[in-house]
Amino acid sequence: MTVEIERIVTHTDFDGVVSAAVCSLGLSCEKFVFAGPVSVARAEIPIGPADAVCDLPYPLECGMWFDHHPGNLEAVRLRGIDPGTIPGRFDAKPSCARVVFDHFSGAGLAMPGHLALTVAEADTIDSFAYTSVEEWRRETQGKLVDMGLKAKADSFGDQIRFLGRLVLLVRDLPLDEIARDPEVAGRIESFRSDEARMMKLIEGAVSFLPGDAAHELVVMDFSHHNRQPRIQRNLAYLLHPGALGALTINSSFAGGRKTNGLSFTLSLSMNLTGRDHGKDAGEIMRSLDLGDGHAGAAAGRVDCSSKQEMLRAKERILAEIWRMWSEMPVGGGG
Ligand SMILES: [Mn+2]
Repeated sequence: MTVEIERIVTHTDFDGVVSAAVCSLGLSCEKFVFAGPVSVARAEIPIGPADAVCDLPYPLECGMWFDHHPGNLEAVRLRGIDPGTIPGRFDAKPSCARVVFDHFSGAGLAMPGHLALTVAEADTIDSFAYTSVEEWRRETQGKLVDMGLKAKADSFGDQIRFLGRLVLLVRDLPLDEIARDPEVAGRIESFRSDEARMMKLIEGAVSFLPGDAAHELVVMDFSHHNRQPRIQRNLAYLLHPGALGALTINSSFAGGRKTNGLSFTLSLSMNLTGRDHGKDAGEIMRSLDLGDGHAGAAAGRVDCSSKQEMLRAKERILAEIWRMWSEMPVGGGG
């Protein structure tokens, strides 16, 4: 028995949009719902047997499920569900768009030529498969459209409307034509000016720790800001393309109010991608009892009762992070 799919529920990112576009062809469906992984995992949006779900955790129930995140597959098994019984497809590919594309082309659906190129772009963008800053910044048509997608929207509703329009554009047109669409082009420009604003903030916040003569770890301290600045921390690598990692420091905020606490994020740069190295951001956060994360990116925080205590804690934690970081081998290879 097959239930007719009436809606496509998909992730709000580039991979989610491309997945929905391919699904739209495969399932002859033009109704889209956009969601983040957390709201699906918490069952905050109603999803039922007439929904196909892409690039998101498996919900309580759905008609079809397409995904590529190994963690989501593990969660299905932990719930005692045999993934083989779920209609759709799971495959640990670089993008969910690739999984959906393989599924429908394997079932004999003829895909328009432009979609194969778009899916290849989704592979690169979604897996962040860059091994240098130069590669990351190289502007492909897919990255331009992704910039348009990530531009700050006027409102949540406007962003959802734009995503729905973008799915149909991606389904019907090659990426270079989409990038020239007036609305998309306008959003790309707005993304660029937002990046320029972030670069100014980053320039004013960057320093290196004592002992870091080779400038391995870019430190960005935003803790003097009275409001949490919106930052894309990878932009620091434009200033220091040879760096191996980035550490950001922010004040903690509670109910919109700045506290004496500090929050930290530590991530490895694309210069370490695919290299055999010993740098582990999660290990540093756990060892210092600040927080948790995986090797590539981790976060932590510390509470302080006064500004004086906060300044002392910051100095101590930065010294400890540098000690641990410098003891972890950079390794050969690459
Ligand atoms: Mn994805």
